[in-house]
Amino acid sequence: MPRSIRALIVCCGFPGALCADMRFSDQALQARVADVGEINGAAFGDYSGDGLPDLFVARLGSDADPLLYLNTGNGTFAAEPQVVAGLRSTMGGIFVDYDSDGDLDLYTVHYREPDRLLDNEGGRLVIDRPARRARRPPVLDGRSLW
Ligand SMILES: [Ca+2]
Ligand SMILES: [Ca+2]
Repeated sequence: MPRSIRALIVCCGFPGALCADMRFSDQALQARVADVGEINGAAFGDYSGDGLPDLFVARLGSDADPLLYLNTGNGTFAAEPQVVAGLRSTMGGIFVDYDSDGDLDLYTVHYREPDRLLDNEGGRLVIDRPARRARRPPVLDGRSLW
C-alpha cells in the first residue's frame, strides 16, 4: 500500500494529536489518477487479488463512466484505467466479498438509478450477474476502504 494511502487511513481513524504534525502533498499526477473530472466517490479494494489495493472512482454525468485503477505496486496505478461501461451516474461504491468466495466484489450506488452489484469473476468485475448464495455470512475484514 502506498505510504500516502496508509497515512490517510491512519489520520481518518485517529484524528487529533497523532496527525497534528503530518503534512500531505498531492501525488495524484505521479500516481496516474489525476485529471479524471468530477469525482463523486472513491473506494479502495484489491479486486485483482494481487494484494495491492486498487481504486474505484465514481463519476456523475452521461459521458462519465466510473473508472477502475489497477494498482501497480510502485506508488502508481496502471496508465490507463478500466472504464466500467454500463454503469451510469455513480455516486459511490464499496468493495465487499458478498458471496464469501474469497474475492472482493463491488457494490455501487447511483443517482436516480438502482444500485448495482459487480461480481468478481477471476479479477474481472461482471455487472449484474445473478447473485450467488454466500457460502458463509459476508464480513468486512479490512480489505476495503471508502
Ligand atoms: Ca490489486
Ligand atoms: Ca466475492
